[in-house]
This record gives sequence, C-alpha cells and structure tokens, in this order.
Amino acid sequence: MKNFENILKQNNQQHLLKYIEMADNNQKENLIKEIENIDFEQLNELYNISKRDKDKIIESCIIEHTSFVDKYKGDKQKLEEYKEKGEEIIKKGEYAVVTMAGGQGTRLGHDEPKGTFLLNVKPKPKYLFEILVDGIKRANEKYGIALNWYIMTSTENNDKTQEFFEEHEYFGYPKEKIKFFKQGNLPLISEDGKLLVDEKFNIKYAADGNGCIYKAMRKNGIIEDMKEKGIKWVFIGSVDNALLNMVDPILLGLTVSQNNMIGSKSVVKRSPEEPVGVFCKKNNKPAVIEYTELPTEMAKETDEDGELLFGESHIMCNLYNVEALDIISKNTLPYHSAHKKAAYMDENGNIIKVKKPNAYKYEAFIFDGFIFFDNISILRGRREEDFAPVKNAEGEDSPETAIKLYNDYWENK
Ligand code: UD2
Repeated sequence: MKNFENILKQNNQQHLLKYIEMADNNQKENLIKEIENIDFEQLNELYNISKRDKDKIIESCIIEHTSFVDKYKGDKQKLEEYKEKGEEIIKKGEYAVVTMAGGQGTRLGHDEPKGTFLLNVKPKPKYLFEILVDGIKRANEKYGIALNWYIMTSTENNDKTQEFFEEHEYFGYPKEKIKFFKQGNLPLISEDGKLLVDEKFNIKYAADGNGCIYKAMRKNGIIEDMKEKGIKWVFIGSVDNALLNMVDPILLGLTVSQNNMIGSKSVVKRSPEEPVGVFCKKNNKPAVIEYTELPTEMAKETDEDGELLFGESHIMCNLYNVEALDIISKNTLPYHSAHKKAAYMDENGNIIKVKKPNAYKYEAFIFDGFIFFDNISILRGRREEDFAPVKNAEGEDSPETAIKLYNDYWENK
C-alpha cells in the first residue's frame, strides 16, 4: 500500500481515494502532496473541539467582571498625564501599528479582501484601507513621525491585497513603511469528520483565525523587525471599523502608567445580543468571552444599576508591549470551532453549494493571548468616536450604519 493510502486509512479519510482516481495527473500529484503534509493528529484534536458543549467551557471557569478607566468620566488630570506619557513614546518613534486583514468581505457580499470594500462616506467614498491610511497620516502629521505599518493578509487574499495597494499607490503612504505578512490556514472538516475537496481537487482550507497573528508575526520575522527598529509598543486592530483610532496616546499612557504589558479599548455593549466579545477575568487572568461562546443567561445579567455585568465590549483595539508579543508568540493558543457553510465537490465530481452550515472551521482568537498576563489596562471609549463596524450587508453593523457614524463623527469634528 502506498504511503498516502496508509495515511488515509489510518485517519478514516479513505473517501479521498475516489478524488485521486478522478483527478488528472497534476491534480493527483498536488492532492497527494497535500495529504502527506496534513497534521492528522492536530486535525483529530480540532474535530473533538467541535463536539464540545460551548456553555460548559465557560461554566468550568471562575468568571468575574473587570475594571476599566473611562476616557471621558475619569480623573481629568490623570488622563492628561496618560496622554502626555503616550505622546512622548509616540514622538520617540517607539510605536507601530498592525492591521489584521486576513478576512474576506463575504458577510458583506464583497467576495474580496475586506479592506478593499468601498464605503460611501462624505465628502467622497473611501475604501476601508484608505480610511486606515488617513488615520495613520493624521497621526504622522500631528507627532512629526512616519509610523511603521504591518498588514496581515491570508493565503486567500494576499496577492489581491498587495495588488490593490500597488494600484492605488499606497494611498500616498510611504511604501517602505508598510510590510505585509501572511497568516496560516487550517483544513475545514465536514460534520462527520471528513476533509473537503474543492473543484480544483485541492483540500479545502480556511484562515486559522486572528489569534494566529502572534505565531505569524514570529514566523515572518515581524517581531524581530520591530525590535531592530526600536519599536516598543504595538497597536493591533481590525480592518473593518470605519472609526478605528490606531493612535490613542491615552490608551498607551494608561497602560504604561499601570505597569501593564497589554491594553485595550472598550465601548459599552449595545445590547446582550450584540456580536462582540466581552472583557472579564477568567480564573483571575484577563480575558474576553467571545459572543459565540457567552451563554445567553450571562449575556443578560445586570448589576444593581441595571448595567450589563459583562458589558465591556472588545472592539479589537489592542495594545502590546513588544515583549508581550514575544511571550504570546512562543505559547500555543487554543482553537475554537465555528459551524460554517462551505461549498465543496462531492465524490462524483458535482459542485455542491450548501444553504445550511455543513462544515467546521477552526480559528484562534486574538484575545486568548491576554491570559499570559496578570492584568490588562482597559480604556472605555465612546461608540460614536471609536466603533463603526462594517460586518453585514444590511441592518446592524452594516455599511449604512458605519457611514452614518463616520459622517456624524467627521461633521462634528
Ligand atoms: C471580532 C471579535 C469580537 C469583536 C468584534 C468587533 C475576535 C475573535 N472576535 O468578531 O470579539 O471584538 O470583532 O468588531 O477577534 N481576521 C483575520 N484573520 C482571520 C480572521 C479574522 O485577519 O483568520 C481579521 C478580520 O480581517 C478583521 C478582524 O480580524 O479585521 C475581525 O474578524 P471577524 O470579522 O472574523 O470578527 P468578528 O466580527 O466575528
């Protein structure tokens, strides 16, 4: 028996033999190579994750709510001190920004890199990437610096993202200050634990989640590059928030003053159902419970003032000391499973487009890196200044709601 046949038999994936029979020589060679490179031990572990009861994961931990500093209601003098401290670090060139842009705009109906989505804002439409460039340029002008900008892409969108930047001449940002790096990916698994194949006879893969950013930064020499450049503090943010403020000296000054290695910005959760992670302390360590894993009962719990007990939303504005990135990147983060729709080719060569979720996707979450520290500084900002997510084609967190938030903010500025 050939090596790959053995592998498939041992791992209960013999259905792939049918695809090998159907494929032409080139496709066959590729598929066999892919099979030989899969870490089946990891794959089995991942499949077991999908079978876990999500409520039980949280129930087995001690969860407490967390403290924060309010950017607008806090002690004015202290906030001014944080600002000065943060600005000093930024002006010294010790600050850099990272954008996680490994995702596609599928939920938006834009099957391209999410940052290439055009938002019809005033006075002229802007791409999400362009909005980020504007923000960095403003900070550069204000502090007399040129920030280093690192952009994480995925196998799926790396080429298209880089071509987009070339085509738009980097929106006027100095090209030498931008570095792209790629995150990894993991196979999708069907509900009965089988690998899926696409119409080109490739195993179906998906990006391994934004939590794999730490590993990807290490692997691609990004942390080294930051250290060589004398960067000490790094902001990591998402690509899909039209009001993302990547350079907030108060968040930086607060984190430094509290002697923490990590910090994050929050806003008050809109409702128990809002799809955002919430900050908490999990077994006495800083953590975020993702919306997909927060039991409904807990999401609704309120305190004596009627405020949500777990109401401090993670809006993907995270700050790290470069040493913190080093520590997290040397550790392993857990994977979480998501039940997703995935088109595939069946064993007769038919392309199957599904209407209901049929496969598991595995992702690491960025905030699972917080657990390696004793504390995190949280700065509560304001939704109308900090958070205009572009997630869905219509309704809440859609281009329509983000455009309104963006226009209102800039009109009143
Ligand atoms: C994310 C947060 C959630 C909340 C919300 C706010 C995680 C796991 N969840 O949920 O807690 O803060 O955002 O808007 O962070 N990305 C990659 N590679 C990947 C997956 C995602 O780069 O493999 C990027 C993506 O391009 C985007 C960001 O991560 O910039 C958020 O990704 P998402 O849309 O999958 O996250 P969402 O809205 O489910």
